Amino acid sequence: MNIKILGVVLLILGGVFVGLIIFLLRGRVGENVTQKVSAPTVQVGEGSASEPTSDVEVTLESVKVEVSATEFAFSPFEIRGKLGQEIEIIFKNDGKMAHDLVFEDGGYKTKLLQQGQTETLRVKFGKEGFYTFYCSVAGHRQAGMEGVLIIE
Ligand SMILES: [Cu+2]
Repeated sequence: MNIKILGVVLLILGGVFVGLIIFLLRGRVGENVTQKVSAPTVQVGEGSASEPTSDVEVTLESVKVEVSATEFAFSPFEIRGKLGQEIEIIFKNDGKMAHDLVFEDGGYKTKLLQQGQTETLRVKFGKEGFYTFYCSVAGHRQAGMEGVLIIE
């Protein structure tokens, strides 16, 4: 009887022992799997979430600037915008002669505006730098109708 009881107890203890080992091994495997999965997820989140989000924010931004033309100057003659930003130039001819506003780059230009007329020009440049604009009426640029848009 005693030997049988001992055998049963040993069997039960052995079973519990084996069960514990299996349980611990599974737990460790589980930990390893979750670590492997979670670590790259965090890195991907940091990489993809922060950079494009800031780009999108800048792209969606826009700024309005009023530029007035007289004989023979633009006021202001220096305007600023951020990279990727759409700059809305509200161009008004406050002079007596006809004037326009033409960018050397990008093909942006207004119509030739008569006294008191206004036209909105939306411009966007993909590189930082200085973008010159001028009045294309003969002699006006040489007389001083020149300005610069600074993209920074
Ligand atoms: Cu002009």
